[in-house]
Amino acid sequence: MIRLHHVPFSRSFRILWLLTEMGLDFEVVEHSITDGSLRRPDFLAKSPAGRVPALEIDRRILFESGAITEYLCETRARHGFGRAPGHAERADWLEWLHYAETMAQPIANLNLQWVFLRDASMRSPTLLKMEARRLALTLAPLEARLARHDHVLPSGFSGADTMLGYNLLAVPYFVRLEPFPAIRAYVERIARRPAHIAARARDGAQGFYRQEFYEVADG
Ligand SMILES: N[C@@H](CCC(=O)N[C@@H](CS)C(=O)NCC(=O)O)C(=O)O
Repeated sequence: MIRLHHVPFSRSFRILWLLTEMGLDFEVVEHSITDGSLRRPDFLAKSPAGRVPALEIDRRILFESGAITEYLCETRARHGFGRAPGHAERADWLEWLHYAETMAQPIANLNLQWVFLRDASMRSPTLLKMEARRLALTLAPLEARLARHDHVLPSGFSGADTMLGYNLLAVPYFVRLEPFPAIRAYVERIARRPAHIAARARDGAQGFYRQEFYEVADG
């Protein structure tokens, strides 16, 4: 049995969605990001930095969403979500699949500051502004690409979309998407996919964000 270690609305959604797109049977083990359980020895044995996703599959455990995505797309190639070595889109597939983490880095920093710090006085207005700008910067190349194609790759939906598509659930809490019409259309397009709808239902309600938008005061 494939077993996904998951925190709702976190990067492990990338894998929950991809497994659902593939129509595979899998079990979800839900964890909390705040109760300290990700730092317990039994979980660290699965994911050494205490992070999700971790995936139990093929008699081993894999961590790192990018690596898991590559592994699933390559070992379950019949689903067509990978681009094998030699494929014309191989380099682009790898580049965009991993670009998701360049975009996720400022999201993680903004989450840390806005959501996870115990006390608002601990936040740094300088960091909040810097990270929101850095996040907006990562959107511009994606906007340019999606203005030309319906998905990240011209040939269609792939593991690069499950990696990047997850980020776009969190981005609108920190960056207004009005200047990014192609990204907005893409978000609507992928949200209509039956597997996305099913994966969101299995993911459950997000419990991180308590407001619709986190505005950084000018100054
Ligand atoms: N590069 C890793 C990052 C994983 C990661 O940081 N996941 C977050 C959730 S989005 C986490 O588990 N955080 C727990 C913590 O930092 O304690 C990946 O893509 O899998």
